[in-house]
Amino acid sequence: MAKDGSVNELLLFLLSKKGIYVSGEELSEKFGVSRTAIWKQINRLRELGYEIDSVPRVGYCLKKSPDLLLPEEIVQNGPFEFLASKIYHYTSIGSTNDEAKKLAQMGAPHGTLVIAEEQTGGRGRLGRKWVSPPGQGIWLSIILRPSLEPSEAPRITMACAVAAAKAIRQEVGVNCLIKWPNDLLIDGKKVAGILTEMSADMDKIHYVVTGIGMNVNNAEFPPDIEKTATSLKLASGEEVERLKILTQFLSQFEEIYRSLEGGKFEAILGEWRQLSCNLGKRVRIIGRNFELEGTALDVDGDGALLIKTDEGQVERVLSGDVSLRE
Ligand code: BTX
Repeated sequence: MAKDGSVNELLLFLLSKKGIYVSGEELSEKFGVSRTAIWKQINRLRELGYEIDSVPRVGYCLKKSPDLLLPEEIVQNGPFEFLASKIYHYTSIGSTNDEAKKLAQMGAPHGTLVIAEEQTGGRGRLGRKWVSPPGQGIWLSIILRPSLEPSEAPRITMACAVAAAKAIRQEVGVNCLIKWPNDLLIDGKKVAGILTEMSADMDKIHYVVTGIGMNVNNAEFPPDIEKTATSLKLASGEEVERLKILTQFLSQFEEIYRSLEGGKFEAILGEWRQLSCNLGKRVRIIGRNFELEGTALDVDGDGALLIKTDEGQVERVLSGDVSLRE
């Protein structure tokens, strides 16, 4: 809510006292501002959609939050270790990845989050469009400053995919699977996509921006993707609380990221394999300038998919689009 990525302390305090009346006097003493200043801030929160009751001589009581992924709501659902040190929240933005890259270049710390209620220029790989309508999904980018080699950056996409699949399974109870290299599927349809971008020298990563787009309460999609896309609501038949999924994802991601930095990539790879819908299956891969068909054997430490072709050769594929053949 604040422009510098920090949180609104008054809102944070009211959230911690949800359902309880707190006097204007107590608030003004706590925050060292006048009661009129508190009253003005309360009205600003009401404009955002917070239901705040006020009773003369008793005080203010936060009754209900709007369905917004505000920093204070996220922090309240923590604690987080390194994620959410700064959270930038936008009602509408072009692309959270673009904004995160700008912030990273200006020195934003490891773990900074950039969240938007709507993206007007959400991006997938190779300049493809990512449909991101207001209030229906999680459109999030995370700024990371990892101590990995540049060639190991795809591991972050893998860690993010594992964290998101686990969060979805845990919170919604649906069979969410990972499709190499960057998609999450439910019943064969895309529910989320990950876009990892990096700024690096030959041997050092300056920063990584991992963007994830997750369809949560979308009831419909544009005609070009309506057959291939789904949302958590469509898959489960129920409205899903975005904040719950988001904070579950963040805590899963923190844990997995700690393993990644702690040199335990093998454990992440193990989880990734279990959640993969590709391994052991016949696949066709379409890359920028090649096409390949065969059996998906495994993924290696650089995130490359290993394909056994019909000629019996094992090919290493670093990027491309996979379609399942059986
Ligand atoms: P991708 O290139 O693998 O997938 C993009 C393709 O997915 C599109 O061409 C379209 O066919 C399909 N698609 C578009 N929107 C949706 C959607 N909402 N649900 C299902 N399918 C869709 C995937 O790239 C990576 C997407 C990352 C999006 C996040 S959102 C936060 C961050 N900011 C940003 O601009 N991108 C990332």
